[in-house]
This record gives sequence, structure tokens and C-alpha cells, in this order.
Amino acid sequence: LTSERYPKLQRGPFATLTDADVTSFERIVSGRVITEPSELDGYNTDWLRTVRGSSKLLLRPKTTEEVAAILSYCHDRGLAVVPQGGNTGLVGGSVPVFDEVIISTHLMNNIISLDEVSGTLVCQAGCVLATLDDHVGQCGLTMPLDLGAKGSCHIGGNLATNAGGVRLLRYGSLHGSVLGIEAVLPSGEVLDCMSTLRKDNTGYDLKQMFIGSEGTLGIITAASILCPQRPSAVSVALLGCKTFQGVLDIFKQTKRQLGEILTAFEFMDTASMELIGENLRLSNPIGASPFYVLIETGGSNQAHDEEKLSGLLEGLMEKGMAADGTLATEMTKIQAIWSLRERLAEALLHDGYCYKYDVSLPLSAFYQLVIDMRQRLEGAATRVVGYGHVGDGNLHLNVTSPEYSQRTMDLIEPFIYDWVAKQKGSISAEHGLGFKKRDFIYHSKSTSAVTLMKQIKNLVDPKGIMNPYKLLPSK
Ligand code: FAD
Ligand code: 2HG
Ligand code: ZN
Repeated sequence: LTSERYPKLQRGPFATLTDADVTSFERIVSGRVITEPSELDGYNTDWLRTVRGSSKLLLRPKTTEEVAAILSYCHDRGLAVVPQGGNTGLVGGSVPVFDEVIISTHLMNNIISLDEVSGTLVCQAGCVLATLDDHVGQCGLTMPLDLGAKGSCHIGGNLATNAGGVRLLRYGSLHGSVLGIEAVLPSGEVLDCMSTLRKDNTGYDLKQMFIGSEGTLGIITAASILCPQRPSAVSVALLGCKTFQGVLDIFKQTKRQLGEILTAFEFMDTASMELIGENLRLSNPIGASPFYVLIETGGSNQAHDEEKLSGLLEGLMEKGMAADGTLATEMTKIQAIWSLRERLAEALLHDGYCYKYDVSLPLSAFYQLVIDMRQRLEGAATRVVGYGHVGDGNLHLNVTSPEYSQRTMDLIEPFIYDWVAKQKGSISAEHGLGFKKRDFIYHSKSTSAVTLMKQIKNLVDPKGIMNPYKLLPSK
């Protein structure tokens, strides 16, 4: 655990928590004020176990009014805060850097309403994504996003990071599916943008500012989300292919043949398959290949969809575009195939330290980055693996070593960010900037854009108490 790795960082000019503050918070959220160090430990440490803060206080509000009272108090006192949902963020954004007060949305888990006709779900920010998906599923609807962390991440955290995941290809980003947001501003004022309308062009669309704001502008307390129809027929195929160009050829052919029923198109390389086999003992159901493609379809007619997918598979095999493949229509087999892809993040942690990169790249340059990094890190890493949402142009490149090594880090950064910038890619496709990547923002954003972002931050949060040291660059 490595906060000492950032020796140059100075704590901001914030107040230090006193006993009187704790007593005041007890009045606002009675019985939900946690100061016990052992209880705070998990909230101070991120999912990757690479950053750790030293907060002395965790607050667990249940209502928007309680969040408003907490922030109003913190604002007056000059106490810095960090909003926290499921704490599954991968860029060190969800935990304190120093002693920021942690405001958890765990108890803000009420589902407020679901309009079955329009598909509009209204809920509090602390609802767990999988719980929401089960809930809307009972009415034949689905959440418009899905990710490996669905069992613990909160919808508020998903919105704050603008999470992408494996269904973005089909349903688009949260900027399109979120209809309304309620947020508490750092001053304690409640910002009501809780529309449930699909169309509303009455001025600036302020809710969009909170999607991807990573807790730096306020705390999202509730949202309304448009849920699409849940596909009643789901099939999954896993294919092996020899080259990365082959993955792209399959993608083109898949879109052509499957059209509107395509829900996901993911890829992983052979090093990823070895990783999941060695560290989690999950077995590859097809022959070993340099690359693997996972295709999911979701439609309304099982026989018709299956026919389309098996037709695609047969054609790909006949033409030699796929070396091997398997098709699953039964839920346990579907889930087993998805686990190979979705549990890679977990498998990496078993190697020791994980250097995690999440980039957008043009498909023409996509896998070359993995090849270049592997060559560069020869002898300095346990593994270099490439996988991700290839259908969205989003590569996850992960490097592991038994423990943190400054030499390995110096070989990776800033090389990787320069490489991505040269391709006009993004240094964060979906995980955000958080604490770890904020100083590389200029690799993907212009000076004018960052300047306006800073001006917005100063306007909304003049005291800088909301999730300091995150998203915006240190200089
Ligand atoms: P947290 O980790 O608690 O917080 C994340 C950030 O949001 C922090 O900056 C925090 O301060 C802020 N925040 C949290 N709640 C609020 C709120 N209510 N108001 C304001 N700010 C808030 N991400 C993807 O995009 N796609 C994936 O496919 C994906 N897969 C993942 C798989 C695994 C196994 C894991 C561990 C993570 C994955 N992630 C993925 C990253 C992560 O799950 C997402 O970023 C998720 O959206 C974070 O939600 P959370 O509730 O855990 O937020
Ligand atoms: C995924 O798509 C997540 O599995 C995590 O975004 C990515 O482990 C990663 O790097
Ligand atoms: Zn991802």
C-alpha cells in the first residue's frame, strides 16, 4: 500500500476534523457516524489495493436532505470530502488521499419508481447495479449498462465515472440513457435536474456535467434512467482466431450478419486466457488461439437469433476466419464464457501488483500498443495482457509484477500516454482520471478544455472541498 509513493503531494488547506465536528455529524446522521479505525480500513483502501487514505470519519446518510446537511456543514468548516459508492473504481478516485471525510451512498438504496410503459427507472444513488437490473428485469426491462463489478458498484458511482462496460456497443453511453439527476452541490444546495422526459431542450443540460465528474462537483443523490427492453433470447459465442486483424475482420462480418441483435463484442489475447486459467482455474472451452472473441446476441426470438449466430460461426470457420468456436444458449454455459472475460480484472490481482491502463485507440493501432509494451517490458513484468471492449475501440492493457517496481513504472509511464496521444486516442476510455491519471489529462484534452473545466470547478466548488486531488491536474 503505497501513499508514500506520492511524497511530493501537499495536503490542501482544509480544516482538520475535531471531536466537535463528530458530535455535529451525530446530530445529522445519528448512529451512522463511523470513527472506528478497523471499520474505516476498507473505505480507505481502493479495490486494487494500490492507494490508501487515512480518513478518520465515514458518514452513511440515507436521504438527500442528510447529504445536504453534511455538505453544508463541511463547506462552512472547510472540511474536504470524498463521495464513495461501491468502491470498485480503478483509478484511485473513490478513496481519500489524506484525511478527507468519506460520504458513502451505501444506505441510499431506495428504488423510487419504475414506469413500465416508458421504461423510466427512478432510484437513489446507492442502489447496486445488479439489484437494479434484477428489479427492472421483473418488468421485462434491462439496465442500459453492464460491467464485471455489477454486484458491488452503485448507480451513483456508475454515473460519476460515466462507466462504459460490455453493453455500450448496443445501448450507448450513460450520457444518452440518463434522463435526470439530483445532486447536492458542495455548498449543500440541492440541484434538481430530475427530469423523466426524453426530450427537454430548455437550456444547458446540466445533468451531463455530473456524468463523469468523479465526485468533484457534488454528490449525486438520485437519478432517472431509461431502461431498454430486456432481450428474451440471449446467446453467446466464443471464437478463437490467429491474428488481431482477424478479430477486426470478424467484427466487420458480425455487424453485417447480426445487425440489431448484437449486444457485445469483446476480445482477449492468449496471455489473458493463460492468466484466467492459471490464477482462477477457469478453463478455456475451445482450442488455444492467439486471440479470442466473445460475441453476445440479445433479441426476442431464440430460434431466429440462434440461427443467425450459428450461421455466422459456420461461415467464419468455413472461410478460416475463426480457428475454433463454441456457442452457448444455456445460462450456466453463457455465464461460464462471460466469466473468462469479466473476471480478468480479479485474476490480475493474484499476480501481485497491477499497472492498469484503459485507453481508446483507433482500431488500426489497437493491438500494436500491447506488442510494443510487451517488448519494452521484457524481463521487467510478470505479464502484459490485452483485452477489452474492442467493439467500442477500448483496450484494457494490464501489466503485473510481484510487487510495485519503480523501474517497471518508469518504463510504462509516460511512454504509454505519449503512444496513445500520438494516435489521438484517449488515456482513459471509461475508468476516469481519479487520483492516478489526472496529471496526464493534457495527453487527451486541450489546454482550453482543461481551463474551462477548472473554471467550472471553481464556480461550483470555490473552496475545493469535493474530492480534492482527483480528475483535475495538480498544476
Ligand atoms: P466508486 O468506486 O465508489 O467511486 C468512483 C468515483 O465516483 C469516485 O471518484 C467517487 O468519488 C465518485 N462517486 C461515487 N459515488 C458518487 C456519487 N453518488 N456522487 C458523486 N460522485 C460519486 N468501469 C467501466 O467503465 N467499465 C467496466 O467494464 C468496468 N468493469 C469493472 C470490473 C471490475 C471487476 C471492477 C472492480 C471495476 C470495473 N469498472 C468498470 C470500474 C468501476 O466499477 C466503475 O467505475 C464503477 O462505475 C464505479 O462505481 P462505484 O459505485 O464502485 O464507485
Ligand atoms: C473490464 O472491462 C473492466 O473488465 C476492467 O473495465 C478492466 O481490468 C481492467 O483493466
Ligand atoms: Zn472495461
